[in-house]
Amino acid sequence: MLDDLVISEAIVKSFMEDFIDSIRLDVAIVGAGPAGLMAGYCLAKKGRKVVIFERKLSIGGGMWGGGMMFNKIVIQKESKRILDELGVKVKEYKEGYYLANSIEAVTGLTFQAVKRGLKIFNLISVEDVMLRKERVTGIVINWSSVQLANLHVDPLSIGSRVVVDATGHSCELARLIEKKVGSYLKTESGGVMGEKPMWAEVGEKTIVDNTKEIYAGLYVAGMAANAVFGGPRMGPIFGGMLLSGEKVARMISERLEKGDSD
Ligand code: 48H
Repeated sequence: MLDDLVISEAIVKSFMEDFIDSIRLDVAIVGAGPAGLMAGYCLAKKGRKVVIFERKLSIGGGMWGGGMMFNKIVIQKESKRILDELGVKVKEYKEGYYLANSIEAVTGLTFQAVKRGLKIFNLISVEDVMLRKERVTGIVINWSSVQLANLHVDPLSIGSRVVVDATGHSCELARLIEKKVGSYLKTESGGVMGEKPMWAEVGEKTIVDNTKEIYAGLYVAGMAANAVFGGPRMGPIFGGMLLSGEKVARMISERLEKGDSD
């Protein structure tokens, strides 16, 4: 016999346990696209308390839909080892160009990350950051449905030793700092430089170079990195996103290992 009420109780209790356990974090990642997921995977492997907050119902960001809804992605040689490690099937198309199924890539990455301890909360939007002494110390969250319905409901706060802006083209946290604090980002102009037109060759290189701390306690990864530093877009090639996620995780791990969160 199945009791409907036990089902409800099981879901709510278990969710609340996860949620309460996520109020104080090592790393809060905003956005479950390829860069955020890869960062989460690498940090979870290192044993860090890491959570991704994703606005949408689905995970995968722009990788889920492949190129113009053809659900395939291209990656380059440097990042093939990552999909190999995740157990995602990769096929050589021409020398230097590798193909994967976008759904297999997203689910493979997510499954491996969650198995290693990454938590993902979907349907939650990050609407602000917490600042203490000119340093990001956490994020401010609300249900995406509250935002969508334009309801006036106050949010909740999550504390984190560091925060990653992996929000893609919109680089929302960087823009928030610029809007609320001023032009104090670690860019040439001090503000968000803005994404440049399509150029895969350059975009894929700069995305990794641009993966860094942009304000005390706030890192940028993935497409947001090129949007912040003025790098080009690159279309449906995703190696750079995975490498960017890997790089941000490495930088953060080194910092946290030193016990340095300032
Ligand atoms: C919670 C949020 C918020 C918020 C946004 O867009 P993404 O896939 O980002 P990346 O950087 O991992 O990958 C970029 C890639 O998908 C891409 O767009 C490419 C390669 N474009 C090239 C081109 O030429 O167009 O994922 C970002 C995720 C999304 O799922 C958003 O819903 C989520 O972040 N998000 N989640 N709170 N405030 N803002």
